[in-house]
Amino acid sequence: MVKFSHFVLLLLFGGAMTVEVQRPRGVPLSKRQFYEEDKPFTCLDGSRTIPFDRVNDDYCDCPDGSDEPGTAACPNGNFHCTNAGFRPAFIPSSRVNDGICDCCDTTDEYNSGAHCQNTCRELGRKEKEELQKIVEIAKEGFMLKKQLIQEAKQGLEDKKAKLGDVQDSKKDLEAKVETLRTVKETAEQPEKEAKERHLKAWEDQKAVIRMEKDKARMAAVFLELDDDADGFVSVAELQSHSELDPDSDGSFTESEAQGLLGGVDKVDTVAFETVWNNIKEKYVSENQPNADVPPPGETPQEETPDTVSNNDSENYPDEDIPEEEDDEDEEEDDEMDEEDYKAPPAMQTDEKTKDDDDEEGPMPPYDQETQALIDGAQKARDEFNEAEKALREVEDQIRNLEKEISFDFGPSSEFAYLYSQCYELTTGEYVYRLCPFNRVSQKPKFGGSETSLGTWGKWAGPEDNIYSVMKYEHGTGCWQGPNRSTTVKLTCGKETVVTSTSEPSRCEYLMEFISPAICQEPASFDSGHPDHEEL
Ligand code: MAN
Repeated sequence: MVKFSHFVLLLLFGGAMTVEVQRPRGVPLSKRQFYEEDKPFTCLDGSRTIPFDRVNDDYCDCPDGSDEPGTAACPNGNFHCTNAGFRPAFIPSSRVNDGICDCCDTTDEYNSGAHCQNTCRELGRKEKEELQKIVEIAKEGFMLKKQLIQEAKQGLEDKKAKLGDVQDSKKDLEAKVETLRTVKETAEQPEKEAKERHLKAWEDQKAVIRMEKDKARMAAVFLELDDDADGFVSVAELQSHSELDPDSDGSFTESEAQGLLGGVDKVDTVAFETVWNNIKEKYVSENQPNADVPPPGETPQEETPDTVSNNDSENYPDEDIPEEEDDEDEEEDDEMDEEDYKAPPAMQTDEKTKDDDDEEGPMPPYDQETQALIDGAQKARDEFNEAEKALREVEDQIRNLEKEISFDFGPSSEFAYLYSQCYELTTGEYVYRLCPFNRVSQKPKFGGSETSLGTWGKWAGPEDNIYSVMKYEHGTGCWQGPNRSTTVKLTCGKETVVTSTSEPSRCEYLMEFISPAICQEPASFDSGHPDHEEL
């Protein structure tokens, strides 16, 4: 039975001094005080007390296995290997003397005949090297971080100064917009009045044209009705137009015709004016049974020159029967001198009615004076719109700057440099893109549209290291699932790079992101080394 056959070798800090501490095999230093050679042993769970010589006697007495730390007697015991030169470890005590080397210091195989090599020093050396590399990276990363902090500080000052400038220019622009608004409104009033005048003149002119056309039509109809060309329209002549039958009962009687003629048997051209008003809606031209009498110039007048008697010409002087040329003359007379008009501006079409094109043609162009007012008002409008646009841009700039200035870029703004940047990682299938503080996306490598994996949500690390994790939320909805979201884990490194992406659960993504901004000042290398075991 081997009880104190094992001496634990302790390496104190610096490895300059070694201390041998006796304790039962398999007991860690931290529990040494519970195993006192001269006293009975109380199981660590307090369940019973046994004489000390039953510790490590290869028979399990304690339910928690604490009386057999150095043998495989208890199924639930733990064997402690000191592993001097590397890191201490616990192995299940069932592995003690099982022929397999578990502890790098070989202490678990003290009685099995297994030929174990002590590899602790080698392992310790490798670990130390790796640790040194990590510390080197952390050191360099931390230097970079300090630089980033400096730059962020400067950047913040610059942005605040810029914000001040932009706020000033906003004030100037606001004043400018107001001035230009007044200029515009001042220019628009006379413009409006001039346009209204022009429109009114055009409406009046159209009314005259319509009236003239009506008169011409009346004259033409008179001639058409006056079959015997005696200068009168008689009851019989009117009766020949059955469509004029007032009650449309199929018989246009003499007295009905007389009624339309105003109670007389016949009317001359003057009296016909009253009759015309009664019949013009119903009258169907004899030459064009399915249509009204067309306007003069296209009327049957020319086709039936005989009907245009001297008599008629006397009754209807030229002025009253305007022909094409007359029309033009009239236009010129009606203060619509060709000279005065420019080509109609585009806006003129807005004011046209369909009638304009159908009957009287398009509205004439504006006169020079009106056009000048329109041009002036348009210039004022353009200038006002331009100033307003500039103001909107400046307001946008202010919003963006304020947003950036108030963003939480870490305790010392060390993450500020990531703003407005994007980092990509291409995997077998997708190109992943991380734009910190903005969004994460996924785009199929071989074509297809981009999918949002979330927009900036919050810092989401554990309470003591909140800036170690970023959360992006509310991405594109997952079919029959949640909206996509991404967790970005930051680790210290010299570069800023996305090193991996994964999708641990459907539509929930994980990104590993390296940045110097997360580096901490490395703790002293030796004090953190696992070679050291507390006494
Ligand atoms: C796409 C990708 C995947 C995701 C599925 C869910 O294929 O966004 O990452 O798992 O949609 O349907």
